[in-house]
Amino acid sequence: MCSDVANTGNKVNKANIQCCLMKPIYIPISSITPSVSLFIPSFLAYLRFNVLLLSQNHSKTYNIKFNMPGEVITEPNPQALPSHLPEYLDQLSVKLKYETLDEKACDALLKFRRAACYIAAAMIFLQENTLLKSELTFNHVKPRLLGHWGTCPGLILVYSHLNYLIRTMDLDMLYVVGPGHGAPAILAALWLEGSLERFYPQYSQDSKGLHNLISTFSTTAGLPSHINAETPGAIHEGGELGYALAVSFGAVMDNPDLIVPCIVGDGEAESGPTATSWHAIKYLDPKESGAVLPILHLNGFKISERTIFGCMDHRELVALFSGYGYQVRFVEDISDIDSDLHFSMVWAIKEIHKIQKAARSGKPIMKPRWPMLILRTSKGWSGPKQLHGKFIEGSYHSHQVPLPKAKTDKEELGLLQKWLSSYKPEELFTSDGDVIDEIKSVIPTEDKKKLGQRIEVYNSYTPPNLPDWKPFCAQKGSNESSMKLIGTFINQIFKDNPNSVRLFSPDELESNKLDAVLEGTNRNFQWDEFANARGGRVIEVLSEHMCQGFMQGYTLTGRIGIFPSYESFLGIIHTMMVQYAKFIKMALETKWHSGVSSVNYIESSTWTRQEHNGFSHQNPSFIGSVLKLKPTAARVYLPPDANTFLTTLHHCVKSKNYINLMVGSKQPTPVYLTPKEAESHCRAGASIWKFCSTDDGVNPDVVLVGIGVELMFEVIAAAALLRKLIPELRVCVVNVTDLMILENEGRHPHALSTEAWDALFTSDKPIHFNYHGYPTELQGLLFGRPHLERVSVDGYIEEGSTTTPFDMMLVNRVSRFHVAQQAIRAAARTNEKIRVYQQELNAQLEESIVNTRKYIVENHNDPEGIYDTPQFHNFNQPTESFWNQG
Ligand SMILES: Cc1ncc(C[n+]2csc(CCOP(=O)(O)OP(=O)(O)O)c2C)c(N)n1
Repeated sequence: MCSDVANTGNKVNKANIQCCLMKPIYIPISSITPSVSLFIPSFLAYLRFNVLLLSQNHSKTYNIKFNMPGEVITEPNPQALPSHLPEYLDQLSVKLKYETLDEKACDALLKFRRAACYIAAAMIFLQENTLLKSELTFNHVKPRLLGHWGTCPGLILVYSHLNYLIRTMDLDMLYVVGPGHGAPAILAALWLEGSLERFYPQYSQDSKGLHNLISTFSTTAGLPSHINAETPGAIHEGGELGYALAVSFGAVMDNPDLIVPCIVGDGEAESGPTATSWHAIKYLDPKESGAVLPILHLNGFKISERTIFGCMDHRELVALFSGYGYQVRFVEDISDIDSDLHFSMVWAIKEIHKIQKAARSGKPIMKPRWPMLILRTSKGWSGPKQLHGKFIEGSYHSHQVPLPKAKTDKEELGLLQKWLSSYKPEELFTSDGDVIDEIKSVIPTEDKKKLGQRIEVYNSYTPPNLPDWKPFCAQKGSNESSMKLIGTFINQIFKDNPNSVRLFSPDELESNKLDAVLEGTNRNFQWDEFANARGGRVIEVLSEHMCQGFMQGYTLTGRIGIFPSYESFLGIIHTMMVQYAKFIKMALETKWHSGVSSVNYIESSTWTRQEHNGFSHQNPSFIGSVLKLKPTAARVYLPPDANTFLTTLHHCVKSKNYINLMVGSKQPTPVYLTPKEAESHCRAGASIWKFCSTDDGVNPDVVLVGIGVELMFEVIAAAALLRKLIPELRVCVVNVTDLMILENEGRHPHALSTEAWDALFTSDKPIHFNYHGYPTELQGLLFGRPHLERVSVDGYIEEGSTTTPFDMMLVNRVSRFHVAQQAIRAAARTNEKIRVYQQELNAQLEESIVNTRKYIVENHNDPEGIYDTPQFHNFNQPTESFWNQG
């Protein structure tokens, strides 16, 4: 039976797997002639196809009710039906000469797996009798059975072999696990190698530590059900599937000696982020960076259905991944999986070294074919085979808890007893609960080489060498694009940090006017002959998911990433960003993670300035996504001009552990502040802009607040307009550059105290906010501040099209005319003189709105001069004299 499996390379069945987990049987592949071995898979597939048809024709036999469609599993590990692809595609998959791994190593690896599988399964079920010293009773079983078994045996198989490989080949590796729900597998392996004990003394390598691990897993007192930042060696929040591959590539960038084997679930592989990430090899220069070894874990099932990849035959798989640029090696000889996996991994490492050697000796290979493995295992391998007439192993029924009623059902408890004792734990642990030496013989000897103790993961942050930003500033009074200015600054950052800062952009660098970043570096696109083998700090790939994944992997291994994007499309990676923020939160709650650089988003091409684009490109919602994060992480800045943007970027790039979002303009806009003023303004987060306020902002009728470049411009323009229309109206103009200062006192580290709030906004005067984002978002921030009845908020209200910049202000009711109307309405409540003129002025402003709109519609352009900087006699003087003090 095993020989069929070994030689068809096409079939895994439960009987084989059971016999192989306990005792490997070696069948030399050379004993089968090539023509026979080619014939067998197609014959088997043909047979299977007919069996399936048969089963459908005789649905009663299998108790299948076709009026209620569901997933039909008539046998464990159902095979993919044969495709119509030509036979010659078989030649694309990598064939290796059959070699057998020495028996001693096989035995040790097998024992590692038995121990890890035992611990993983016990973690899901047991609260007492964790080493199975006596017959199980209901009392030994946890009250809430939480965890995922199905993926664990495959993850453990790979873990055991990576250990062995690191030990025998002296490699530097990180193991990134896509199916993060397989935490029991990884935690079990980490306990076996002593890495858990290193970071958590309560999980010591003895009976007590093991009992603690098993009994508290997936409870409030223990480690959680998914891989996260509390898992030593993890750089990937594994709960939300899809990101592992891109994160792995980010981790190896500028880490030339690092190899990251990344296991991707075949369900996970259906996700958009994974689908795009196979291309990541095209952004990896093997001279400056390490390598990722993707391992597609083909167990055929996701939660409750077969996977797409599980239904693709070898030819479909090999054609797909060869097209991506990989050399594909199937690992599926379940009768001798240790030899198959080991020698396949050795082959992959050699291929990686070949590619790297060529690049590093000045003879880079154009379009190198990086290796990848497709590993076929049985989902829930070595667990219960059947329950209540349903297949468990080799089907989706093993995905979570294979025996869900083990606490109350005698049959299930009996099966649990049988399952756990099948690993023979008494042979695997010493009398004091440590693991036997044979298992230790396949674990790396040096702690720093162990997968759970890699320094990159928990203590590798090096602060950047940042240039002074002030020399890059623009002249106060000039017009300058924030993006152009910071482009030159980032270019200098690259020069000063040649191996530790990268920029990831979804094909918008030029469009966002950040092209100055390319003055001293390249786009790192290896498939383009004019970019190949030149390294480069910039990755431009039209996949926000890849950009985000790269940035995460790069940042979590100690380096610094910058991610500029169109404002409207950052929402694509909203949940990735949230998962990342969760990861950072948990990392900082451990005692051993020393923190990492912040991730830095720059939004430009905002809704206020859509020159070529229209309604689809008008979406400031990512601001709200960041605002909702834990205050410890959330930082949102809307610098009002180029100089303030520069100092903000400088601040963000050197900060740690935040999600920084900076929103700014790519178009030239007025520079209001000198470098010194900009620094002071940004340090405060908000300030009164005296040059456009009445009497420097003293004793106002109304406080007008601008947040965002164009929205602030309209506030300043409104102040100028009001000064002409009705000089009696006393205006105090405030700019907020740090959105978090508005949060209620005590809710955010940047939140203003009530005293500071009153000093800025007064304690009783009306306040009108002209805000770049959605008004409700700002209202949410303000909620709880005293006397909100005096506050009004305008912002983006989902109005727009392909139209002029000023029309965008008009249709969203945030133009200078609208601001002036709000100011008059508010001031009229307390200032009698204003009340007297209110109706007249309001009508006049309304007319301006109508006439301007009419002009725009008729002329297809904004009125001449509408973006001229409003002139105030004290534009320079008063602010300078204050800021220059001290
Ligand atoms: C983005 C995302 N969508 C859905 C889920 C819910 N989910 C958890 S596990 C799982 C199936 C995963 O299947 P696969 O990747 O093949 O892993 P394995 O079979 O090895 O458990 C799904 C859909 C998720 N965690 N993340």
